[in-house]
Amino acid sequence: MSELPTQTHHRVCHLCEAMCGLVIQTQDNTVVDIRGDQDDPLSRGHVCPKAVALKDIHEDPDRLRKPMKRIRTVAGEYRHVEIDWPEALDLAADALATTIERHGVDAVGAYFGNPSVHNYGMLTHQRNLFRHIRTRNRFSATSVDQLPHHLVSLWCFGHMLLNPIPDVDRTHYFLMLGANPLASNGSIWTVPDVRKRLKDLKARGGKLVVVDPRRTETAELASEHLFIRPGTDAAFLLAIIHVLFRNDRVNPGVLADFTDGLETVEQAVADLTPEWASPLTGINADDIVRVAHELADAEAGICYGRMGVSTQAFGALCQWAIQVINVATGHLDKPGGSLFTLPAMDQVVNTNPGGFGRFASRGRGLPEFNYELPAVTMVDEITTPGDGQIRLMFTGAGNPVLSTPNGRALDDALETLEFMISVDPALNETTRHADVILPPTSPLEHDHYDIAFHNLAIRNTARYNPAVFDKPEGALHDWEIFSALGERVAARLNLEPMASVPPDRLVDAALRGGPYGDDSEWQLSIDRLKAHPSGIDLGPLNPSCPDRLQTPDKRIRLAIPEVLEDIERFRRDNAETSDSYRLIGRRHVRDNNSWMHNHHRLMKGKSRCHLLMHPDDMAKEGWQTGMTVAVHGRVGSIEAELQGSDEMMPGVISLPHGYGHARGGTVGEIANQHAGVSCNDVTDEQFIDALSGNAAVNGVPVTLSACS
Ligand SMILES: Nc1nc2c(c(=O)[nH]1)N[C@H]1C(S)=C(S)[C@@H](COP(=O)(O)OP(=O)(O)OC[C@H]3O[C@@H](n4cnc5c(=O)[nH]c(N)nc54)[C@H](O)[C@@H]3O)O[C@H]1N2
Ligand SMILES: Nc1nc2c(c(=O)[nH]1)N[C@H]1C(S)=C(S)[C@@H](COP(=O)(O)OP(=O)(O)OC[C@H]3O[C@@H](n4cnc5c(=O)[nH]c(N)nc54)[C@H](O)[C@@H]3O)O[C@H]1N2
Ligand code: SF4
Ligand SMILES: [Mo]
Repeated sequence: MSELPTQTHHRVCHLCEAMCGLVIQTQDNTVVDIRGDQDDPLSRGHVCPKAVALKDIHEDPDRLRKPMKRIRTVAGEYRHVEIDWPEALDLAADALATTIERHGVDAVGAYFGNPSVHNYGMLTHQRNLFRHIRTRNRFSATSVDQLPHHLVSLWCFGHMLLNPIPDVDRTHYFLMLGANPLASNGSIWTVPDVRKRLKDLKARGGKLVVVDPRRTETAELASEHLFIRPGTDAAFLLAIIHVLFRNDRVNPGVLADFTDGLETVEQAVADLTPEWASPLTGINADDIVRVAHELADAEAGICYGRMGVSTQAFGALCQWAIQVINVATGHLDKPGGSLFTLPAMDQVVNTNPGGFGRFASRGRGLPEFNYELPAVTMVDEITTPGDGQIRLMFTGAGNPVLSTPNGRALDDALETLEFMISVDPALNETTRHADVILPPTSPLEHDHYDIAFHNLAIRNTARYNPAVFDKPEGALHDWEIFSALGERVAARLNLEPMASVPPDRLVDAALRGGPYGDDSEWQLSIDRLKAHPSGIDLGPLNPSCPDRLQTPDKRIRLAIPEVLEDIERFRRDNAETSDSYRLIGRRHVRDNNSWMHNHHRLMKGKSRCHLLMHPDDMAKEGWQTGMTVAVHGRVGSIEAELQGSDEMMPGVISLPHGYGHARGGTVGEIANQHAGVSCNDVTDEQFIDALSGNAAVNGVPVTLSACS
C-alpha cells in the first residue's frame, strides 16, 4: 500500500441525468476510489457502473489535451497535429469572423450535443460566443431526443421547461411508456436509485405497468408489461382518453378551476375507441379499458413516456396525450402524481419560455423550436446552395455523425464545408472532420453545479462541488474556450465583447436571487453549498398550480389545434398495415450514447452491438443466432450479428445506437476495437415527427436479408 496521503472529495456525477453523489479518494493526483455518497439526499449512495469511468475519462490517453489542427499531408491525406492554444483560438475566431463577413451569420452552423447540458460552464458561456452569431442554423441533440416534451410543455403549461416529474416515491400506479430507466437511470426524470424506488412502489402495493415493444429490464421488474407495435402509442393513449370520458372517469379535481379545452378533447377522441386502437397497437381492447380504469381510480397515479414515445413519428401527439391523461385523471400537480419542480436555480424564471415555428428551415421548411432547427435537416442546410447555406460548422460536445439519422450523409456533408470547429475532448467520427479541435479540461478538473437536471428531479435538492484536480497548466475549461472565442470574434467584428464571469459566480447570483436564496430561511449560495458537499435537501415536490403555470392567464391549455389536427395524420398513416420489420433502439447501463466506448472497464465482456429478433421471426426466415444479417433502410444498410430473444415483440428488431467507430482518422483505441455499426446509418432523416420536426429513430421501417 502506498504511503501517500489520501484526499477525500465530494462530487456529483454528471454523466447521465441521475446526478448521483460520489465520494472520490485521490492520492497524488490519481483517483484511487470512487463510491456512492451515502449522505446525498437524492441519490442516497447509489451509483451505476459508469461512475468509475470518471477516472477512466480523466486518465484516457486518447483524450485530447492540446488543440488539434487538421493538415493535409503530401500524400493528400488528412491528419490532426497538436498546436498551441493562442494559435488554435486565433484560427477558429478568424474563420468564424471571415465567414460572417463574407456570407452573413447564417453561414455559421452550430450543433450542440448532449454533454453540453451536463457541463455547467458550457450552458452559461455558449452565449459569450453565440450572442455575436445569431445564426438560424442552430441544431442540437434536443431534436433527436426530448423536443416533443418541451413543445407540449410550452403549449399546455406556457414554458418549455415546465415538465411534470413523476413522483415515484409517493405514487400508487405508474403507467410507463417507451422508457427503460433501469438502463438509462431515468430521463426528463432525475431519479437516482430508480430500481429500488420502483421496487418500493410494488412493495407498498402499488403497480407499475410498462408499455414497450421489448420486454426490457424495467418491464421485467414491472407488475405488468404490454407489448406495443412501435409508433402506435398515440392510439393507445387516445383510446385511454376516450375510455376516461366514456366511462365517467374524468375527474380533474382542483385542476378543473384552471384548465381549458377538455370538452374539445372529448370531441376529438369520440370515435377513438379501444376497439379502434387494439389492432393498431397489438394491445387487447379489454386491457386498454382496464389500464384506463386502474390509472383513473388510483389514489395517486402517473402516466409518463420517454424516448420510445418522443423519438417516433408521433412524438408530440404522444407527449400531449400523456399530459391530457394526467390532467383528466386529476393526477397532475398532486403528491404521488406528476409535479413541477421548484429548483434552487429556477430555470423556468431565468430562461425564456421557448417558441415554435417563428421561422422555418430553408430547404425543407421545418419549424424552429427555441431558435433551433431540427437536426434531421442539418445536411440539407450544409449542402443546399444559396443564401443562408452553412459554410462553417461548429460542434460542441456532440457526435452527430453517429447520433443523428442518416449519419453517413452528414459524414459526407461535413467534408464539403469550408471550415469546421469542434469543442470536444475526443477525435471521433464527427470531430475528425474539424479543421480545429479545442479540447476542454476533464470533468474532474472543473467544478460543477447541475443547472439543468435539478429542474427535472424527484426532490428539490441543491449541490455544488469544486474541482477534484487542479487545472493543468495552459488548459482551458469549456467556458473559457467560449469566452476566448467570443472576445476574439467580437474584436474582429467590432462588437462589444461579453463580460466573462466564471460560472460559479453566475450560479451564486442565481441561487441568492432564487426561491431558496437571500430572501428565504435557506440562504443558499455557493459558499453555503460548499459547506454541505453532499448537497442540501429542499424537500419533496409540492403542488404549485396555478401559480407556477407560465401561460399568460395561468391556465392549462389542452385544446392545441396543431395537435388535434395531428390525430388525422395518425389515422392516415395507419390506414394501411405494413409487414416490414420495425427497428427500435436499445440502451445498456454501460453505454452512454456514442462517447464512452474507449474505457476498458465499460467495454469488457460480450459485444453489445447485436441485433435482437424474436425466435418466431427467425424461424420464419430460417435464421439462427450468431449469423450476420443486413438491415436495409431507405438511406443505407448495415450488418450486425443476430441474436434471438423472446424479449422482442414479433416484427420488431432492436439495435443500440452510438456504435460505428473505426472509421479512420479517429483516435480511440478501445472504441475502435469495439467498433460495432451505427444504427443511424439506417435511420432516415425523412422519417420524422412531422408536427415537431423531431427525429423518429424508433419504429423505422426496414427490410432484412441474410449475409452469405
Ligand atoms: N438511433 C438512435 N439515435 C439516437 C438516440 C437513440 O436512442 N437512437 N438517442 C439520441 C439522444 S437521446 C441523444 S441525447 C443523442 C446524443 O447525441 P450527441 O450529443 O450528438 O452525441 P454523444 O454521443 O452524446 O456525444 C458526446 C460528445 O461530447 C463530448 N464530450 C463529453 N463531455 C464533454 C464536455 O464536458 N465538454 C465537451 N466540450 N465535450 C464533451 C464527447 O467527447 C463526444 O464527442 O443521440 C441521439 N441519437
Ligand atoms: N446507460 C445509459 N444511460 C443513458 C443513456 C445511454 O446512452 N446509456 N443516454 C441518456 C440519454 S441522452 C437519454 S435521452 C436517456 C433516455 O432514457 P430512456 O428513454 O429511459 O431510455 P431508452 O432505453 O432509450 O428507452 C426507450 C424505450 O423505448 C422503447 N421503444 C422503442 N420504440 C417504442 C415505441 O414505439 N413505443 C414504446 N412504447 N416504446 C418504444 C425501447 O424498447 C426502450 O425500452 O438515457 C440517458 N441515460
Ligand atoms: S446513474 Fe448516472 S449519475 Fe449515477 S453514477 Fe451512473 S452515470 Fe453517474
Ligand atoms: Mo438524450
